[in-house]
Amino acid sequence: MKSPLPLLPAFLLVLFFAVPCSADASVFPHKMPTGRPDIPLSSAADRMFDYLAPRAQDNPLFSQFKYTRLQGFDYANGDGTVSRRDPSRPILVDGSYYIYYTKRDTIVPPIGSHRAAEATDEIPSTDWDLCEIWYATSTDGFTWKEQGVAVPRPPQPELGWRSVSTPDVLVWQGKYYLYYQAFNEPSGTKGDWCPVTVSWADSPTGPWTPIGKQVMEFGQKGEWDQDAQHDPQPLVRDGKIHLYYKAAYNKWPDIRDQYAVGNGLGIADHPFGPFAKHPLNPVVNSGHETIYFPFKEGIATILLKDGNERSTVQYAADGVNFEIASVISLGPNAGAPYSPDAFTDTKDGRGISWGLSHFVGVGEPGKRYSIMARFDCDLTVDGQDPSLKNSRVGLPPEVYFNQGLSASQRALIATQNDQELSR
Ligand code: AAL
Repeated sequence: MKSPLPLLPAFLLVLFFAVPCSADASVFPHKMPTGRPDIPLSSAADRMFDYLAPRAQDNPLFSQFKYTRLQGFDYANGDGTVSRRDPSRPILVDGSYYIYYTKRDTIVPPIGSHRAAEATDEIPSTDWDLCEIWYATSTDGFTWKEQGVAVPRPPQPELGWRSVSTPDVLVWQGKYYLYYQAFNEPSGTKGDWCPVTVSWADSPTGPWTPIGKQVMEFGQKGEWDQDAQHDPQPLVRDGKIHLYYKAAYNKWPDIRDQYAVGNGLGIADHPFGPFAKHPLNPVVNSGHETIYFPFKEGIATILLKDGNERSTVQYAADGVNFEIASVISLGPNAGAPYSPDAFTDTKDGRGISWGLSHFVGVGEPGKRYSIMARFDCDLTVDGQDPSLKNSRVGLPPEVYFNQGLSASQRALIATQNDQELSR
């Protein structure tokens, strides 16, 4: 019989590869933990486990956003006289989606908020001056049929005689309510100053009856929302109407460019208000237009454009104390998500997968206007489209080079470079 001894080194070799040295349990593991590991963690590693999932790809509140041009809207060959913007969330009634939006159809393009004093009954200051609220319907969310005006400008001096804009819709106890900004002066006269009011109807096609008054008081002078309340967006929660809104603040008569933006929450028992402002307002510290939807037991929001926390999705189980849930790219400006459970008082919100948004500043200088678009995403509880969970967005170089330096920036850089070379 052969001695087994020559086999021993081979046996040890197999053992060496089959049983790797066990990992140090105090070192962060190679396999992503499902929960926070009980080891010392850096702040960033610790924060990973504050999210709904540590990987963005698994996070139900992370998504890419895809955009599609809408069919069915005419923009006067882009001459700047027709603009559509700030859509409402689509609602589905009897097999059709309905949207409401700001429409401007003026003899000339806007002259700009800085020239508000020159605005006339026919010449708009801003893109949302001299506007009406129009509506359109669709059966697929891509091709829309413009149906006509929903809320016209009332006669002077009624609230909103100068412009009505930026609507959103509520369905409550079988009736329909449109909340919107009501201007009694050209936007830009003192600022973008306006209150929120509401019109109601028995049907999504109207006719709409304005209540003719402000639904939520401005803040006292010196309070953040003292002059304007914008972008009202209603949801139903805890048997009441929750109205999220935006105010830009820190804008003083002498310092107009130091503004900050927050969103507040007002709560009412009846759609006509009065909406009582939440004592913790503002409830978010960033963002611009309001984009809110029920998610699980709470409320999620997409914050874009302004503030340290722009380009994030945030979540609050109580609808008030929002925390960052994900960081996103190319979010939908003025996004208005299709959110079938927005008015069902759910504590099991399913999230959103599409909606409308807008692009401003379209067209030639001096002829700028806005267009509405469709966005698609996967911010659903169930995860409908894994392809939208890729965290990388590949943009062509042109997109970056379009963010080119201005002539004055080039001049400043040249001066700084001269100084650097002569040191
Ligand atoms: C929008 C909104 C409000 C502002 C203006 C028109 O995107 O924030 O509606 O007043 O811009």
